[in-house]
Amino acid sequence: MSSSTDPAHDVDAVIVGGGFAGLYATHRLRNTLGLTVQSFDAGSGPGGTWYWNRYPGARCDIESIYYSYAFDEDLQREWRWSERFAAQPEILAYLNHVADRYDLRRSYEFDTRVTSAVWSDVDKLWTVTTDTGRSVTTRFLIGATGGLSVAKKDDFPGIADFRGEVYHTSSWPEHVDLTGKRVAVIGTGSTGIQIIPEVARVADQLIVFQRTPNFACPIGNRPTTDEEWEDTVANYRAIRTQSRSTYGGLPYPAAQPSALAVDEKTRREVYDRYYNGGGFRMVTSTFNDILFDLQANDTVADYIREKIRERVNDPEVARILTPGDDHPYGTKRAPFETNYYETFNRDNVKLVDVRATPIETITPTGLRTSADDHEFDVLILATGFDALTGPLIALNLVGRDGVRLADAWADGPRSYLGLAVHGFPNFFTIVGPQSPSVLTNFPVSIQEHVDWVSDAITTMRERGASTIEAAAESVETWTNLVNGIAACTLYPLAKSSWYMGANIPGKPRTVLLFLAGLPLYNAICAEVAATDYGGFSIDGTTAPTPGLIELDPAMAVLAGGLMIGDTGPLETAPLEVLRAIMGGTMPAPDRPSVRAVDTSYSSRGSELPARIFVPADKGGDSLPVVVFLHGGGWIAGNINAAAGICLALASELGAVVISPSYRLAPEHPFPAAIHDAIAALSWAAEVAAEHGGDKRRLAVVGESAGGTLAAIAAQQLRDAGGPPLAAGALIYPPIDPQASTASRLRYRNGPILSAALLDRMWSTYLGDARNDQSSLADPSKAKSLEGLPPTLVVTVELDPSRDESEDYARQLAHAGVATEIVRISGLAHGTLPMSALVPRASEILEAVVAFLRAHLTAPQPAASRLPSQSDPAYGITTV
Ligand code: N01
Repeated sequence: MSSSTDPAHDVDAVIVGGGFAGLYATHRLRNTLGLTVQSFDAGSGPGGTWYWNRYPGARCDIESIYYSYAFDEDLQREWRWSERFAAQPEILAYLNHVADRYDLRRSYEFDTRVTSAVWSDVDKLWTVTTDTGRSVTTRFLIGATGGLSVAKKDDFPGIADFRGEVYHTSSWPEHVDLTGKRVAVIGTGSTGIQIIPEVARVADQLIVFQRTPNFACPIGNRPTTDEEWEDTVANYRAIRTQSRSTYGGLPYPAAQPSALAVDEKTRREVYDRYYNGGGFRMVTSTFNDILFDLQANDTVADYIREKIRERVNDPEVARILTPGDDHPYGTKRAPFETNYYETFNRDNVKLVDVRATPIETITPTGLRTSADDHEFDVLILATGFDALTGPLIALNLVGRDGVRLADAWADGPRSYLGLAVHGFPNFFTIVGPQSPSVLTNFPVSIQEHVDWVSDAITTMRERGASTIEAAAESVETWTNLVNGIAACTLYPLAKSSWYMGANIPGKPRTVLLFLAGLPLYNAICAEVAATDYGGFSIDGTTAPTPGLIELDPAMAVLAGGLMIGDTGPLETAPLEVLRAIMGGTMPAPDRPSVRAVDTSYSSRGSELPARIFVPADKGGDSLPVVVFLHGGGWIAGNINAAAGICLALASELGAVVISPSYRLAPEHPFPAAIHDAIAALSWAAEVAAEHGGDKRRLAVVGESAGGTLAAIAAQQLRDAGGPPLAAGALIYPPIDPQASTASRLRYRNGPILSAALLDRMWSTYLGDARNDQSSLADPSKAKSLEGLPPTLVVTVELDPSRDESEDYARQLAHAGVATEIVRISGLAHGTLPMSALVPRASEILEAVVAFLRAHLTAPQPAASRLPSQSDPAYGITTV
């Protein structure tokens, strides 16, 4: 890469924007990396959003101690925030302080708008042009343009003829005096909700034109006390760490699992706790399913509706202000307010429902709706923004082969990670569309993005590379993942949310955000960097996209959810935490046709609990019998967590399903679990008839560690002469403690099961490393695999243990065992118990049921069905 003295280009990086993102990018690239940087902003000084949005009442609705930079300990200690939620002037002062403290102004040209940027594939440079006539060539172009910097067009007919003053909140001039004036506000989003109470206080008369009512909750602002401030400073490090482990980068308490799993009183207590001053906790800290389940969402929506009716005196005004089913709570940006609803109790405030009586035209003296004429002196437009894509498209980028960004995104944004765009080399977007972006605490996600970009640039410098570009396939995969995740949520139900681009006429309606949370998103970005920028093409060479990006969308939502919270990584979590997570009861569909009987069996002198699932309506004594061994890495899991799977298996297959517990390590070290599994199978054969089962149709099924036990137990029964097994199904069984397969490497960071967690489980179970070689630990070490029952091995694509499972299946096949492998794409290890949350996980059970149905139909001795070596049933079926 060239230095600043290289005549080939003017600067190493051009940064567009002077808000939180642009300032930090300028600092990081110039002061830390030592690049030459030219930054631009259309404002006359730093601040970005906080420079332009100076309207009365403008305030951040995230606590200032969180909504601030974390990259410099000294900075965060020396800036004392005066209020819990800082107002615009204080945030603007803070950003000016940052600009001065890091000497950033000298890299900026203010009052300068970038009007175009054109890529040259010959020089591998961008040429950036401004409205001041300047032209700058640069290696890298950073779009730090902010998500909400292009206002929605004023498309009201007649507006040019209005004789009064017109202001858009997003470009509010200084020194506007509304005292004693007749004012109108159009728009009741976050901005309208902030400005309306302020205007009502000083104006002679205020008319609010509302199209869609909103669910607003009190912000609870107040001055920060010295005590709070000292406490914050002392704990800043912990606050910042916690922030990164939450959905949106805010250190708020974790939500309870489901609003529908608790009674009305408990639900109210939770909503009461957060309604007054809880801010976004109302969305993220109440119940996990409010953004996924409409019935759950209704509980919070009804609660807020009730509060609105309590706060507004006139029932008709309250009715107009109360949202209907236009959008589930939280699927449009949740607004927070101070005295918003009480404002409509004032004599000088009038509410006009322009959904019922639409605006027809602006007149010279006011506004005409389909019902009335309204007169006023000042018109305030709080009508929102062409969010996220608008500011980037406004840069008029022309990429490789003359392609314009506006055309590339004609059907909606198509990026890789919300960071880069195919066809636009060396161009990075900070908190761009298709990243978690506006659903996060911006300073946190901005820092993550800028740091990632700066690391990518460093890598390129070290290699002497000149271009980095998102590959077309990665953009396709990412876009599918982002859209698929959105489809798992309630967000698409909002009729006019800017999150979906639906507020701008003609804008493609598509989700603009990655909705599975910051921890998963950051893990993906880290994985991309760690896999040699997988999915990017550096100087024309493309590294493969990392597996995490190939997640099934529902799986991504689940994996993202599991990463949220303060339990820390599972690899190091205390054993009781692991057991609580893996032993938790999963939601399971009702199976009224199956009866569950709790019982016990004995193994080596211990009496161990077991549960038997009997299909009630099948009767007789000839049902197949399936012993199901649960997963949990031999150190966790239990029969309660397996109940949903067993119920489904019993019901779908029409089989008696026996679910034995087995002893867990480290309290009961290896080989206790395998002894129990063998004892459970022998006991199952003995008791089968009591429950209508036929022991000649006995199969073993195991999930994960239970699959390993099932494989070994089948070998042991074969060697002991019975009871004979008619079939076996091994669901993603880890096989070899020492495996060094490609999948171990590729999915070493999971999702869900990482290679380190797998190692921890093996070593806790086996204790002495020499046990690794035992065939009671690793079924592939058996002297012979001949004579085993027909076996299905189900694997999932994104699993470090995938390849060893499939290798074992191939070994079985070579030994003449009728073997089938089914690999399911997009899923991760451990998905089966979570079928209620990940619909495609049901494919695992479907494969097991189909296989067992085929092999458990006719009662006959297992030995007579041994396949020949040429049996064609060996290949991998990928679903
Ligand atoms: O914009 P909006 P905003 N006729 O799009 C109405 C951030 N922010 O500026 O819903 C009549 O949310 C429109 O009606 P409808 C925050 O992220 C942050 O308020 O389309 N009405 C809606 O009521 C926020 O989400 C803070 O039916 C028309 C309103 O105008 C984002 O900025 C503070 C109309 C627009 O609401 C944008 O909020 C403020 C028409 N032709 C803002 N066109 C913080 O606290 C539009 N509307 C950090």
